[in-house]
Amino acid sequence: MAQRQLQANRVAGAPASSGRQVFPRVTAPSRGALRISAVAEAERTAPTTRGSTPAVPAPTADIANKLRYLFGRNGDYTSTDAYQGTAWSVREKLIDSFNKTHEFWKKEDPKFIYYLSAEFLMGRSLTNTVFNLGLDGEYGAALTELGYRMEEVADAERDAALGNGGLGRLAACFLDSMATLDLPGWGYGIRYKYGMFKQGLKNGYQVEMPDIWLTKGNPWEVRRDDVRFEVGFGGRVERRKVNGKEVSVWSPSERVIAQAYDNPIPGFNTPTTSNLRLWDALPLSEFDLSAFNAGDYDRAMLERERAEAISAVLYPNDSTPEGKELRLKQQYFFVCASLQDVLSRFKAVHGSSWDLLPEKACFQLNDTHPTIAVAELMRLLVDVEGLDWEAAWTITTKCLNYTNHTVMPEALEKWPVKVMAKMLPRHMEIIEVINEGWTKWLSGHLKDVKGEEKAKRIAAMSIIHENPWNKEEMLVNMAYLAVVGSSAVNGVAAIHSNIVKDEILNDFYQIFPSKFQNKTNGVTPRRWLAWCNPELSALITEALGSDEWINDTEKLAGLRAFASDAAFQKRWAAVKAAKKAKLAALIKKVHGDDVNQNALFDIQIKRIHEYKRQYLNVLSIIWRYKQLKSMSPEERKKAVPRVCVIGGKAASAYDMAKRIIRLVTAVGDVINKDPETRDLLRLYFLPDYNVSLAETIIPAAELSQHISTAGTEASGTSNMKFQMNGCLIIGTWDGANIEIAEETGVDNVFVFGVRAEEINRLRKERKNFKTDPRWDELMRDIENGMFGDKDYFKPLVDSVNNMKVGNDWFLLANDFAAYLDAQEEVDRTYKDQAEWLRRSIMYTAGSGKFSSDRTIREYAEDIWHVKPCRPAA
Ligand code: 26W
Repeated sequence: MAQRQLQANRVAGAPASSGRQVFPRVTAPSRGALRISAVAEAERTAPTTRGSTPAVPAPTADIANKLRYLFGRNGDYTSTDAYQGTAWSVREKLIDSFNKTHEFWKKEDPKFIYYLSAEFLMGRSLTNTVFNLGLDGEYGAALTELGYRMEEVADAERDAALGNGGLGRLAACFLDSMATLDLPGWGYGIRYKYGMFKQGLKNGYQVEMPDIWLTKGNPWEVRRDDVRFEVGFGGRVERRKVNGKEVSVWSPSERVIAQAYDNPIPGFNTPTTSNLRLWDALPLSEFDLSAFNAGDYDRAMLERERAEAISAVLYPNDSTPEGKELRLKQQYFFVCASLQDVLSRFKAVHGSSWDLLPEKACFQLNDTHPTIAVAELMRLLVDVEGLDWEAAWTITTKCLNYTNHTVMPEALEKWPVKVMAKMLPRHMEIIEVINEGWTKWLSGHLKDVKGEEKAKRIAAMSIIHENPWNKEEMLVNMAYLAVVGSSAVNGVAAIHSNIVKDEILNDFYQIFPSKFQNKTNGVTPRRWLAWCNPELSALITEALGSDEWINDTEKLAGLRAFASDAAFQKRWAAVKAAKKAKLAALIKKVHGDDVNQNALFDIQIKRIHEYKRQYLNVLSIIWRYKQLKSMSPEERKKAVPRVCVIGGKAASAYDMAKRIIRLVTAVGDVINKDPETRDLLRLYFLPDYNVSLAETIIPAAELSQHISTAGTEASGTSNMKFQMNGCLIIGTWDGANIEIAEETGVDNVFVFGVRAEEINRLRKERKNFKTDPRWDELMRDIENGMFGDKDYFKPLVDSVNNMKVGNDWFLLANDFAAYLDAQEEVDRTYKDQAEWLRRSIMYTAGSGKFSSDRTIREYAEDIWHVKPCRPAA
């Protein structure tokens, strides 16, 4: 029985579909008529459940039923209605699997992993859920019957954009792999009412709009009215004697309710459906009637607004902490609710045998954002459960693990002691006691280090330290608290984990070398290949003779045998061409332009940041444009045409990033209109880059850019998604690019640029660096207004070219020439399509390592020590 068939039976009573089927592309005749009769037809033929034992209704009737009763209207449905109808039908199957899994886990009481993250960038759920549940056959057929195409219905779903970028999406990929590997594990986070802002372009400038994603309800969540916890803020702490023992009693001045919403997470090709529990903040009391009656309407609503503000909106920064109190409130809110939830479930089964807790629960801190968990777990164990400090500390450090995702100094959170003490007075006390214990232990450990040196070493590792920019202010270093409070610390790619060990946390590495590990990131091959590129997947499955690669991507290595097979290359290219046509249609829809689909599709999509060097990409495009302009028509015929696409959001307060977006749109406006070159070169900024846009762009890409300054991109994960979809990479020796090159064959990757170990020296020498004359020319062009807005672009030019004001911190000038050389190598290679396609196939063949299943297996074995626990089919 084909594995996916097995899959389908996971949902009780689901009609067996004959093995795997790709959706037939049906051209629906005039919609209205068909739909009504189809609906009626479906209902007429639906097995009557009334009275008799309810058979699971075939999806067609069930969707029709949802359409009628959810919307109370009969007929004239939009594709959004069809989406809702389908989603609410699939939801029931999902909840069945969720309940079965959790009944089993309740019985088995296995050790659980809890992934604490301020961000979960889930994207859309319909397609992923239908495919992971193995229901794509019947739901595809049902929708066809109803005159819809799955793709079109899927497009009606809003992205759940509860994250900024890499860190948030990684958390989502991890949930898919944890469920697929049957690991008892939940995600815990915040149910933001407004997710990542929607990005628009106004005259080429980024504008932000609120992401109102919940207006039409959310079929993928279940509100748990029985799961609510109180969370306190502010107030004061008293010491009281309780049966002779001094205890700390915290009386918060503000209390809110954390309301749980469960989001079932379906694993692929397994009966397991795990969970993502998100917390919504509610006021303790619904409405202050007495204030209202006293005519003080604002105060009547005040408490509600203050509470709801906590889970209202995602902070849109992905590298610089806003440092706003509300941000810390958000972090403590979900951590406090999550720990109370886990401890109460543990207590319900194991009472107060807290020493057992590390055997039954462990937590992964997704960067420093949930690090307050170190102090909160201590508070719950000492103040609430009455354990003594040492016992509580042993349990806490055993239970917690910390992942670092960035080495950017400005991204490492340090909370002012005064802010922490005001908002979380008891936690600040606990952090002080932790730090005392830690620095005392250190001074013991560093017994042979004497005097000044010793004091300096200890001060350098103190969790509470002066603010280097303002000596009056003391800061709580959340990364240091996470390291001291955890049993494992890991980076997210080999080079990054070394930088963490050798640079940003070297002192700690010297003390606890065994705590430090590497866990190279991964992405789920379900969403990022099998579901977003079913055409390429079908070809891969045919070549490999089964679709087991979806669960076991190492099997993709089998494609190496086909890399130079002309017939296979031809079909591989045909799939890419079809995907390019889709992206061309999208560019047409957004920018109104028809692009040359035989051009090389060159893509850079990620958050806009100076270290990611979208600016360098634009400079190379301007240079390419000038080259084309200076060519004779003859020479132009030999040029490789390119369609360049850049996409990504700039944090709303990140001015330089916004100037980079404007430069992209300004350059695009000029070159896309130039009659001499527009058939050979285009540049488009695609707005509102998010998960579902990535699912359209990545399968269509031929070249993707990962050109961060070496040593700055911790890992990158889009590089892995492009690799899986046979897209070649031009990139620096940075993050996971290095491991991708090792797996794919370094000669197949267009690597350029200075190495991480040279950066510090080159930065010191940057003032005397002789810039490339082509660089100088481009700087002058931008300064002289070749793309308009010259005053607006001046800071951009100064930041990399005027050493009086800027310092080209990310060494664009140093990598410029090598980058242009690499781009020429790209053109030369693209001209040899047999060689290009050979490499493209080698990329997918070498992507096995970069499945998040491999990453999660390593976390489970090396850090979490949790075992698969699979319910019966
Ligand atoms: C406090 C503001 C803030 C918010 C988010 C600071 C830092 C972050 C994240 C750590 C930034 C982030 O998303 N880092 C990315 O994490 C990915 C997953 O590990 C990596 O692949 C990327 O290289 C890294 O930039």
